[in-house]
Amino acid sequence: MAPVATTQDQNQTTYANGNSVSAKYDILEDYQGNYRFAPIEEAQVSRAMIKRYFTSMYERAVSDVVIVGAGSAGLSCAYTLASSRPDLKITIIEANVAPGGGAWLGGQLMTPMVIRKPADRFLREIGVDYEDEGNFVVVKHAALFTSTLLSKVLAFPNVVMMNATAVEDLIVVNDFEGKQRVAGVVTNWTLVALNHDTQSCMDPNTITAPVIISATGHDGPMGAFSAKRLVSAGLLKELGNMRGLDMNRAEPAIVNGTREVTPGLILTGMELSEHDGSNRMGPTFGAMIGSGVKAAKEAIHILDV
Ligand code: AHZ
Repeated sequence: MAPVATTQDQNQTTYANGNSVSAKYDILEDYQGNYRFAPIEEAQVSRAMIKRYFTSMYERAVSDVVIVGAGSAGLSCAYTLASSRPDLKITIIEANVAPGGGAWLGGQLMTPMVIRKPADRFLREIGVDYEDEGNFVVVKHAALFTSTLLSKVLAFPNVVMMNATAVEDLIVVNDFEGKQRVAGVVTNWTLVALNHDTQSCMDPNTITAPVIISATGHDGPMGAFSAKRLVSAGLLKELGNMRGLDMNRAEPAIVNGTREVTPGLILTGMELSEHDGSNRMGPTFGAMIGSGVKAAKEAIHILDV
């Protein structure tokens, strides 16, 4: 219950449990210099979270674009999409508690992040400083890139991110011509998705959207999720499987190959290498930015047609 001031004394705040606090304690510090919090009830905290979270879930059950995975590719895509189209309801589903994927570090647990030109343009756009090495630039800490990008993405009013939530299937429907198209995602809280083998059926939830952008990274416990599901759902004959490291071939292949691989589904970032059988680039992140930007433009094109 919200705090209610008594009618007898406007300097006194009285709560449902009968406790009351004098208004003089509602200041930041008392006369002895001790920090004083404004009083709160436990139920207020619960309701403040529940109301907003479930209102978001209710509203985003139908989205314009769902981005699966908030690594460097997914976040670059979200930024480009949200900044160019404030009218779109963009919903990001991230399986991990911490969004950012592999972009908290540069490579082999080292902090500097290498980005090949011309992707340095994106750094200037989001306001991340770097050292220029000629053909490439270096951000002093990968976390500076990821935290800046993440904070900008989350500040857009049209973006909702649900982390600790996994996409565990795709919605696949027949369109009016009888062709199969991806029309949404099937979600579950990640802790539930990881426990399907230990519990009886724990059914999921759905989000429908005309465009799904999958950015789940290369193969791993959850990575390359949509590419793998396309195969098991009969929409793709087989995976190309990511090839060995070749920076010079890998980066252009990922950016230029970013596309709608099946109606309604765009692949971006390293997930595409598993679909197409292209090389990995190792610890250079320009292609993740370029691919994310291209995926955003593809999505806008699909929505506008
Ligand atoms: O948690 C995953 C990560 O944050 C998330 N994800 C994976 N499966 C998911 C699912 N539902 C929801 N089923 C899921 N979220 O997707 C994110 C992928 O981020 P990433 O950093 O792994 O991929 P990326 O393509 O954005 O960046 C790849 C970076 C790499 S890997 C690489 C190499 O190995 O050579 N080189 C680079 C630059």
